[in-house]
Amino acid sequence: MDILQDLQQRGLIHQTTDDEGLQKHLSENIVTLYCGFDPTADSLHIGHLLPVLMLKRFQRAGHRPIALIGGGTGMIGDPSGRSTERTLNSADVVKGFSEKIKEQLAKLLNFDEGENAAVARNNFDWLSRMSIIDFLRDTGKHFGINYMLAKDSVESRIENGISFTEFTYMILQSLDFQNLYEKENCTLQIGGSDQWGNITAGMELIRRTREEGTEAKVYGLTVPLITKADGTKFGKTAGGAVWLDPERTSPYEFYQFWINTDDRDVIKFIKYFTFLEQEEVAELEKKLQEEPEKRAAHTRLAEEMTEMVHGKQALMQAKKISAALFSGDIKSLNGTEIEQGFKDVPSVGLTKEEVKLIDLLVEAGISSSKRQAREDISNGAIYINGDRYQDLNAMVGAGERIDDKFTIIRRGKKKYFLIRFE
Ligand code: 545
Repeated sequence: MDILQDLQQRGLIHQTTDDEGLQKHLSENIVTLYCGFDPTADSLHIGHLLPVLMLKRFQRAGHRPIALIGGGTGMIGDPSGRSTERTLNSADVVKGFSEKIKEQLAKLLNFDEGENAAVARNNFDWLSRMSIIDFLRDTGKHFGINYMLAKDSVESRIENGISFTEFTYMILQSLDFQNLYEKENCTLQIGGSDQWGNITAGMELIRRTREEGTEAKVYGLTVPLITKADGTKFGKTAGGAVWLDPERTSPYEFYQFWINTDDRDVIKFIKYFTFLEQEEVAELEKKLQEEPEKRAAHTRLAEEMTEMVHGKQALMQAKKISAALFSGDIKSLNGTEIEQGFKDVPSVGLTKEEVKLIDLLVEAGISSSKRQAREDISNGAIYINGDRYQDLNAMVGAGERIDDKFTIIRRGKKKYFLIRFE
Protein backbone atom coordinates (compact mmCIF):
# COMPACT_ATOMS: atom_id res chain seq x y z
CA MET A 1 0.00 0.00 0.00
CA ASP A 2 1.35 3.45 -0.72
CA ILE A 3 2.16 5.82 2.06
CA LEU A 4 -0.58 8.40 1.51
CA GLN A 5 -3.20 5.67 1.29
CA ASP A 6 -1.92 4.20 4.54
CA LEU A 7 -1.98 7.61 6.24
CA GLN A 8 -5.43 8.30 4.88
CA GLN A 9 -6.78 5.03 6.26
CA ARG A 10 -5.29 5.80 9.63
CA GLY A 11 -6.96 9.19 9.62
CA LEU A 12 -3.59 10.87 9.86
CA ILE A 13 -3.99 13.46 7.15
CA HIS A 14 -5.62 16.70 8.14
CA GLN A 15 -4.68 18.70 5.05
CA THR A 16 -2.15 18.71 2.24
CA THR A 17 -1.27 21.62 0.00
CA ASP A 18 -1.83 19.50 -3.14
CA ASP A 19 -3.25 15.97 -2.81
CA GLU A 20 -2.65 14.84 -6.36
CA GLY A 21 0.72 16.46 -6.79
CA LEU A 22 1.96 15.00 -3.51
CA GLN A 23 0.68 11.55 -4.41
CA LYS A 24 2.62 11.67 -7.67
CA HIS A 25 5.69 13.17 -6.06
CA LEU A 26 5.86 10.43 -3.42
CA SER A 27 5.31 7.59 -5.83
CA GLU A 28 8.00 8.79 -8.24
CA ASN A 29 10.74 9.91 -5.85
CA ILE A 30 12.58 9.20 -2.66
CA VAL A 31 11.35 12.31 -0.93
CA THR A 32 13.22 14.22 1.76
CA LEU A 33 10.76 15.63 4.27
CA TYR A 34 11.02 17.39 7.60
CA CYS A 35 9.26 18.28 10.80
CA GLY A 36 10.49 20.81 13.33
CA PHE A 37 10.57 20.64 17.13
CA ASP A 38 11.28 23.73 19.19
CA PRO A 39 13.11 23.06 22.46
CA THR A 40 10.53 24.74 24.69
CA ALA A 41 10.86 21.99 27.34
CA ASP A 42 13.36 19.28 28.20
CA SER A 43 11.06 16.53 27.00
CA LEU A 44 8.51 15.75 24.34
CA HIS A 45 5.07 14.63 25.47
CA ILE A 46 2.65 12.32 23.72
CA GLY A 47 1.08 15.24 21.86
CA HIS A 48 4.33 15.45 19.88
CA LEU A 49 4.43 11.76 19.15
CA LEU A 50 2.12 11.79 16.15
CA PRO A 51 4.39 13.90 13.90
CA VAL A 52 7.47 11.96 15.08
CA LEU A 53 5.79 8.71 14.12
CA MET A 54 4.75 10.30 10.83
CA LEU A 55 8.42 10.80 10.03
CA LYS A 56 8.94 7.14 10.83
CA ARG A 57 6.07 6.09 8.59
CA PHE A 58 7.58 7.99 5.68
CA GLN A 59 10.94 6.42 6.45
CA ARG A 60 9.45 2.95 6.42
CA ALA A 61 7.94 3.75 3.04
CA GLY A 62 11.43 4.50 1.71
CA HIS A 63 11.58 8.28 2.10
CA ARG A 64 14.13 10.34 3.99
CA PRO A 65 13.05 12.19 7.12
CA ILE A 66 14.80 15.12 8.76
CA ALA A 67 14.04 15.88 12.38
CA LEU A 68 14.74 19.56 12.79
CA ILE A 69 15.63 20.80 16.24
CA GLY A 70 14.66 24.43 16.61
CA GLY A 71 17.76 25.61 18.47
CA GLY A 72 17.35 28.96 16.69
CA THR A 73 13.56 29.25 16.48
CA GLY A 74 13.34 28.08 20.10
CA MET A 75 15.10 31.34 20.99
CA ILE A 76 12.24 33.30 19.37
CA GLY A 77 8.96 31.50 20.11
CA ASP A 78 6.22 30.37 17.76
CA PRO A 79 2.96 32.28 18.33
CA SER A 80 0.96 29.51 16.56
CA GLY A 81 -1.83 28.16 18.70
CA ARG A 82 -0.96 30.41 21.63
CA SER A 83 -3.07 33.19 23.01
CA THR A 84 -0.28 35.00 24.86
CA GLU A 85 3.33 35.97 24.34
CA ARG A 86 5.90 33.43 25.53
CA THR A 87 8.58 34.21 28.08
CA LEU A 88 11.98 33.74 26.51
CA ASN A 89 14.34 31.08 27.81
CA SER A 90 18.04 31.84 28.12
CA ALA A 91 20.42 30.60 25.43
CA ASP A 92 21.86 28.02 27.82
CA VAL A 93 18.48 26.65 28.71
CA VAL A 94 17.48 26.37 25.04
CA LYS A 95 20.75 24.59 24.31
CA GLY A 96 20.20 22.13 27.15
CA PHE A 97 16.63 21.43 26.03
CA SER A 98 17.84 20.96 22.42
CA GLU A 99 20.19 18.18 23.45
CA LYS A 100 17.51 16.40 25.46
CA ILE A 101 14.95 16.62 22.65
CA LYS A 102 17.49 15.38 20.16
CA GLU A 103 18.23 12.33 22.34
CA GLN A 104 14.55 11.53 22.58
CA LEU A 105 14.07 11.85 18.83
CA ALA A 106 17.13 9.66 18.24
CA LYS A 107 15.56 6.89 20.32
CA LEU A 108 12.41 6.96 18.24
CA LEU A 109 13.90 7.52 14.82
CA ASN A 110 17.28 5.74 14.75
CA PHE A 111 19.35 8.44 13.08
CA ASP A 112 22.04 7.71 10.54
CA GLU A 113 21.22 4.08 9.93
CA GLY A 114 20.93 2.71 6.42
CA GLU A 115 20.21 4.47 3.18
CA ASN A 116 17.14 6.51 3.93
CA ALA A 117 18.28 7.04 7.50
CA ALA A 118 16.59 9.77 9.47
CA VAL A 119 18.87 12.72 10.12
CA ALA A 120 18.85 15.48 12.68
CA ARG A 121 19.50 19.13 11.91
CA ASN A 122 19.53 22.16 14.15
CA ASN A 123 18.37 25.48 12.72
CA PHE A 124 20.64 27.35 15.14
CA ASP A 125 23.41 26.36 12.70
CA TRP A 126 22.10 28.65 9.95
CA LEU A 127 19.76 31.09 11.67
CA SER A 128 22.39 32.24 14.17
CA ARG A 129 24.83 33.01 11.37
CA MET A 130 22.49 35.15 9.36
CA SER A 131 23.14 38.87 9.20
CA ILE A 132 20.26 41.19 9.89
CA ILE A 133 20.97 43.13 6.71
CA ASP A 134 20.77 39.97 4.59
CA PHE A 135 17.69 38.88 6.48
CA LEU A 136 15.82 42.09 5.76
CA ARG A 137 17.02 42.43 2.16
CA ASP A 138 16.87 38.83 0.93
CA THR A 139 14.03 37.41 2.93
CA GLY A 140 11.98 40.18 4.51
CA LYS A 141 11.22 41.67 1.10
CA HIS A 142 9.20 38.59 0.18
CA PHE A 143 6.81 38.90 3.09
CA GLY A 144 4.05 41.42 2.73
CA ILE A 145 2.75 42.76 6.00
CA ASN A 146 -0.84 42.05 4.99
CA TYR A 147 0.05 38.45 4.23
CA MET A 148 1.64 38.09 7.65
CA LEU A 149 -1.22 39.83 9.46
CA ALA A 150 -3.70 37.48 7.83
CA LYS A 151 -2.04 34.35 9.26
CA ASP A 152 -4.07 32.77 12.06
CA SER A 153 -1.10 32.80 14.42
CA VAL A 154 -0.85 36.59 14.12
CA GLU A 155 -4.44 37.58 13.51
CA SER A 156 -5.66 35.82 16.64
CA ARG A 157 -3.09 37.69 18.69
CA ILE A 158 -3.63 41.23 17.49
CA GLU A 159 -6.03 42.01 20.29
CA ASN A 160 -3.95 40.47 23.11
CA GLY A 161 -0.75 41.81 21.64
CA ILE A 162 2.17 40.23 19.85
CA SER A 163 5.79 41.32 19.85
CA PHE A 164 7.80 41.92 16.69
CA THR A 165 9.85 38.91 17.82
CA GLU A 166 7.00 36.41 17.63
CA PHE A 167 5.50 38.21 14.64
CA THR A 168 8.72 37.43 12.75
CA TYR A 169 8.71 33.75 13.68
CA MET A 170 7.01 32.57 10.48
CA ILE A 171 9.86 34.06 8.45
CA LEU A 172 12.40 32.02 10.36
CA GLN A 173 10.51 28.78 9.85
CA SER A 174 10.21 29.74 6.18
CA LEU A 175 13.96 30.22 5.99
CA ASP A 176 14.39 26.70 7.33
CA PHE A 177 12.22 25.18 4.63
CA GLN A 178 14.04 27.26 2.01
CA ASN A 179 17.42 26.22 3.37
CA LEU A 180 16.56 22.52 3.59
CA TYR A 181 15.06 22.68 0.12
CA GLU A 182 18.14 24.24 -1.39
CA LYS A 183 20.77 22.27 0.54
CA GLU A 184 19.09 18.88 0.92
CA ASN A 185 16.36 18.84 -1.68
CA CYS A 186 13.76 18.67 1.06
CA THR A 187 10.40 19.05 -0.67
CA LEU A 188 7.85 18.29 2.03
CA GLN A 189 7.22 19.78 5.45
CA ILE A 190 4.89 18.11 7.89
CA GLY A 191 3.52 19.22 11.24
CA GLY A 192 0.41 19.50 13.35
CA SER A 193 -2.51 21.50 12.01
CA ASP A 194 -1.28 24.49 14.06
CA GLN A 195 1.72 24.62 11.70
CA TRP A 196 -0.24 25.14 8.47
CA GLY A 197 0.44 28.86 8.32
CA ASN A 198 4.17 28.47 8.88
CA ILE A 199 4.45 25.64 6.38
CA THR A 200 2.64 27.51 3.61
CA ALA A 201 4.68 30.65 4.34
CA GLY A 202 7.83 28.61 3.68
CA MET A 203 6.44 27.27 0.43
CA GLU A 204 5.67 30.81 -0.62
CA LEU A 205 9.25 31.93 0.13
CA ILE A 206 10.67 29.01 -1.85
CA ARG A 207 8.43 29.84 -4.82
CA ARG A 208 9.49 33.48 -4.77
CA THR A 209 13.20 32.79 -4.48
CA ARG A 210 13.53 29.81 -6.81
CA GLU A 211 15.90 30.00 -9.74
CA GLU A 212 14.29 31.46 -12.79
CA GLY A 213 12.66 28.88 -15.00
CA THR A 214 12.51 26.17 -12.33
CA GLU A 215 9.24 25.10 -10.83
CA ALA A 216 10.18 24.42 -7.22
CA LYS A 217 7.67 21.77 -6.32
CA VAL A 218 7.29 21.71 -2.56
CA TYR A 219 4.48 20.41 -0.42
CA GLY A 220 2.99 20.63 3.01
CA LEU A 221 1.03 18.08 5.02
CA THR A 222 -0.54 18.40 8.43
CA VAL A 223 -1.75 15.81 10.92
CA PRO A 224 -5.05 16.31 12.74
CA LEU A 225 -5.47 17.62 16.23
CA ILE A 226 -6.17 14.60 18.43
CA THR A 227 -9.67 14.71 19.87
CA LYS A 228 -11.32 12.48 22.46
CA ALA A 229 -14.86 11.18 22.58
CA ASP A 230 -15.50 12.77 25.98
CA GLY A 231 -14.38 16.17 24.75
CA THR A 232 -11.47 16.56 27.17
CA LYS A 233 -7.96 17.38 25.98
CA PHE A 234 -5.84 14.50 24.73
CA GLY A 235 -2.63 13.65 26.56
CA LYS A 236 -3.47 15.10 29.92
CA THR A 237 -4.03 13.21 33.14
CA ALA A 238 -4.84 14.47 36.62
CA GLY A 239 -1.08 14.68 37.10
CA GLY A 240 -0.55 16.86 34.01
CA ALA A 241 0.95 16.06 30.60
CA VAL A 242 2.07 12.56 29.68
CA TRP A 243 5.78 12.99 29.00
CA LEU A 244 8.13 10.71 27.11
CA ASP A 245 10.83 11.26 29.73
CA PRO A 246 10.57 8.33 32.19
CA GLU A 247 11.70 10.61 35.02
CA ARG A 248 8.63 12.77 34.46
CA THR A 249 6.10 10.08 33.58
CA SER A 250 7.13 6.62 34.68
CA PRO A 251 6.71 3.74 32.21
CA TYR A 252 4.03 2.36 34.54
CA GLU A 253 2.06 5.62 34.43
CA PHE A 254 2.63 5.74 30.69
CA TYR A 255 1.26 2.20 30.32
CA GLN A 256 -1.72 3.04 32.52
CA PHE A 257 -2.47 6.14 30.47
CA TRP A 258 -3.01 4.05 27.35
CA ILE A 259 -4.82 1.26 29.20
CA ASN A 260 -7.32 3.85 30.42
CA THR A 261 -8.20 5.01 26.91
CA ASP A 262 -11.94 5.48 26.41
CA ASP A 263 -13.48 2.52 24.53
CA ARG A 264 -14.72 4.95 21.92
CA ASP A 265 -11.18 6.19 21.19
CA VAL A 266 -9.09 3.06 21.42
CA ILE A 267 -9.27 1.92 17.79
CA LYS A 268 -8.62 5.43 16.54
CA PHE A 269 -5.53 5.68 18.74
CA ILE A 270 -4.27 2.28 17.60
CA LYS A 271 -4.47 3.55 14.03
CA TYR A 272 -2.82 6.85 14.92
CA PHE A 273 0.00 5.65 17.12
CA THR A 274 0.93 2.07 16.28
CA PHE A 275 2.25 0.39 13.17
CA LEU A 276 -0.26 -2.47 13.33
CA GLU A 277 -1.58 -3.51 9.94
CA GLN A 278 -5.19 -3.04 8.94
CA GLU A 279 -6.12 -6.70 9.45
CA GLU A 280 -4.83 -6.70 12.98
CA VAL A 281 -6.66 -3.48 13.76
CA ALA A 282 -9.85 -4.98 12.37
CA GLU A 283 -9.40 -8.02 14.63
CA LEU A 284 -8.94 -5.84 17.70
CA GLU A 285 -12.01 -3.86 16.72
CA LYS A 286 -14.00 -7.08 16.53
CA LYS A 287 -12.73 -8.16 19.94
CA LEU A 288 -13.68 -4.80 21.38
CA GLN A 289 -17.22 -5.28 20.18
CA GLU A 290 -17.59 -8.95 21.07
CA GLU A 291 -15.72 -9.19 24.36
CA PRO A 292 -15.09 -5.64 25.58
CA GLU A 293 -14.45 -6.82 29.15
CA LYS A 294 -11.19 -8.45 28.03
CA ARG A 295 -9.79 -5.09 26.93
CA ALA A 296 -7.63 -6.68 24.26
CA ALA A 297 -7.41 -3.48 22.22
CA HIS A 298 -6.47 -1.34 25.21
CA THR A 299 -3.82 -3.81 26.32
CA ARG A 300 -2.34 -4.02 22.85
CA LEU A 301 -2.24 -0.23 22.51
CA ALA A 302 -0.56 0.16 25.92
CA GLU A 303 1.96 -2.58 25.11
CA GLU A 304 2.88 -1.21 21.72
CA MET A 305 3.30 2.34 23.00
CA THR A 306 5.20 1.51 26.17
CA GLU A 307 7.61 -0.74 24.31
CA MET A 308 8.07 1.82 21.53
CA VAL A 309 8.90 4.66 23.91
CA HIS A 310 10.50 2.90 26.89
CA GLY A 311 11.64 -0.49 25.62
CA LYS A 312 10.81 -4.13 26.36
CA GLN A 313 12.23 -4.19 29.88
CA ALA A 314 10.20 -1.19 31.01
CA LEU A 315 7.06 -2.65 29.47
CA MET A 316 7.53 -5.90 31.41
CA GLN A 317 7.98 -3.92 34.60
CA ALA A 318 4.89 -1.80 33.92
CA LYS A 319 2.85 -4.94 33.35
CA LYS A 320 4.21 -6.52 36.50
CA ILE A 321 3.30 -3.47 38.58
CA SER A 322 -0.17 -3.33 37.04
CA ALA A 323 -0.77 -7.01 37.79
CA ALA A 324 0.47 -6.70 41.38
CA LEU A 325 -1.74 -3.70 42.04
CA PHE A 326 -4.70 -5.47 40.51
CA SER A 327 -4.28 -8.66 42.55
CA GLY A 328 -3.00 -6.93 45.70
CA ASP A 329 0.20 -8.99 45.62
CA ILE A 330 2.38 -6.08 46.69
CA LYS A 331 5.23 -8.24 47.94
CA SER A 332 6.15 -9.30 44.42
CA LEU A 333 7.35 -5.74 43.78
CA ASN A 334 10.76 -4.27 44.51
CA GLY A 335 11.51 -0.73 45.66
CA THR A 336 11.73 0.85 42.18
CA GLU A 337 8.48 -0.78 41.19
CA ILE A 338 6.81 0.41 44.37
CA GLU A 339 7.96 3.92 43.62
CA GLN A 340 6.46 3.82 40.13
CA GLY A 341 3.23 2.14 41.12
CA PHE A 342 2.50 4.30 44.14
CA LYS A 343 3.69 7.67 42.92
CA ASP A 344 0.25 9.23 43.20
CA VAL A 345 -0.95 7.77 46.50
CA PRO A 346 -0.68 9.74 49.75
CA SER A 347 2.63 9.14 51.45
CA VAL A 348 4.43 9.98 54.68
CA GLY A 349 8.08 9.77 55.64
CA LEU A 350 8.92 8.05 58.93
CA THR A 351 12.05 6.97 60.76
CA LYS A 352 12.94 3.33 60.90
CA GLU A 353 11.82 2.50 64.43
CA GLU A 354 9.48 -0.33 65.09
CA VAL A 355 6.02 1.14 65.80
CA LYS A 356 2.64 -0.09 66.91
CA LEU A 357 0.29 -0.51 63.96
CA ILE A 358 -2.37 1.51 65.73
CA ASP A 359 0.00 4.46 66.18
CA LEU A 360 1.24 4.16 62.61
CA LEU A 361 -2.30 4.35 61.23
CA VAL A 362 -2.94 7.55 63.13
CA GLU A 363 0.46 9.09 62.48
CA ALA A 364 0.21 8.47 58.75
CA GLY A 365 -3.30 9.94 58.65
CA ILE A 366 -4.82 6.66 57.53
CA SER A 367 -7.23 6.41 60.44
CA SER A 368 -8.62 9.58 61.98
CA SER A 369 -8.08 8.54 65.62
CA LYS A 370 -6.81 5.66 67.75
CA ARG A 371 -10.38 4.58 68.22
CA GLN A 372 -10.93 4.55 64.49
CA ALA A 373 -7.62 2.70 64.00
CA ARG A 374 -8.71 -0.04 66.41
CA GLU A 375 -12.01 -0.35 64.62
CA ASP A 376 -10.32 -0.52 61.19
CA ILE A 377 -7.96 -3.24 62.36
CA SER A 378 -10.59 -5.41 63.99
CA ASN A 379 -12.91 -4.97 61.01
CA GLY A 380 -10.19 -6.50 58.85
CA ALA A 381 -9.90 -3.35 56.74
CA ILE A 382 -6.14 -2.96 57.13
CA TYR A 383 -3.62 -4.62 54.84
CA ILE A 384 0.14 -4.29 55.01
CA ASN A 385 1.99 -5.09 51.80
CA GLY A 386 -1.08 -7.01 50.72
CA ASP A 387 -1.54 -9.06 53.94
CA ARG A 388 -4.45 -8.46 56.28
CA TYR A 389 -3.40 -7.41 59.82
CA GLN A 390 -6.09 -8.03 62.40
CA ASP A 391 -4.06 -8.06 65.61
CA LEU A 392 -4.66 -4.90 67.65
CA ASN A 393 -1.21 -5.20 69.20
CA ALA A 394 0.65 -5.78 65.93
CA MET A 395 4.00 -4.07 65.52
CA VAL A 396 5.30 -2.76 62.21
CA GLY A 397 9.06 -2.83 61.64
CA ALA A 398 11.84 -4.03 59.39
CA GLY A 399 9.90 -7.17 58.51
CA GLU A 400 7.21 -5.06 56.89
CA ARG A 401 9.59 -2.98 54.80
CA ILE A 402 10.10 -3.63 51.09
CA ASP A 403 13.74 -3.04 50.09
CA ASP A 404 14.13 -1.60 53.60
CA LYS A 405 12.39 1.57 52.34
CA PHE A 406 8.68 1.18 51.81
CA THR A 407 5.60 -0.12 53.55
CA ILE A 408 2.33 -0.13 51.68
CA ILE A 409 -0.81 0.15 53.74
CA ARG A 410 -4.23 -0.41 52.30
CA ARG A 411 -7.42 0.56 54.05
CA GLY A 412 -10.57 -1.03 52.68
CA LYS A 413 -10.81 -2.15 49.09
CA LYS A 414 -8.42 0.20 47.38
CA LYS A 415 -7.31 3.12 49.48
CA TYR A 416 -3.52 2.92 49.39
CA PHE A 417 -0.90 4.72 51.45
CA LEU A 418 2.84 4.69 51.05
CA ILE A 419 5.16 4.93 54.05
CA ARG A 420 8.72 5.88 53.18
CA PHE A 421 11.41 5.15 55.71
CA GLU A 422 14.49 7.32 55.83
C1 545 B 1 10.60 25.11 13.97
C2 545 B 1 11.32 25.33 12.80
C3 545 B 1 10.88 24.77 11.60
C4 545 B 1 9.75 23.97 11.58
C5 545 B 1 9.03 23.78 12.75
C6 545 B 1 9.45 24.34 13.95
C7 545 B 1 8.68 24.14 15.22
C8 545 B 1 7.25 24.64 15.11
C9 545 B 1 6.54 24.32 16.43
N1 545 B 1 6.18 23.04 16.61
C10 545 B 1 5.69 22.53 17.86
C11 545 B 1 6.83 22.40 18.83
O1 545 B 1 6.48 21.95 20.06
C12 545 B 1 7.52 21.77 21.04
C13 545 B 1 8.16 20.38 20.91
C14 545 B 1 9.28 20.09 21.87
C15 545 B 1 9.04 20.30 23.30
O2 545 B 1 6.32 25.16 17.27
N2 545 B 1 7.18 26.07 14.87
O3 545 B 1 7.96 22.65 18.51
C16 545 B 1 4.98 21.17 17.60
N3 545 B 1 5.78 20.30 16.75
C17 545 B 1 5.11 19.04 16.38
C18 545 B 1 3.81 19.35 15.67
C19 545 B 1 2.90 20.19 16.56
C20 545 B 1 3.64 21.47 16.95
O4 545 B 1 7.01 20.05 17.29
O5 545 B 1 4.02 20.02 14.46
O6 545 B 1 1.74 20.52 15.82
C21 545 B 1 2.44 19.41 17.78
O7 545 B 1 1.79 18.22 17.40
O8 545 B 1 2.85 22.25 17.85
O9 545 B 1 11.57 24.98 10.47
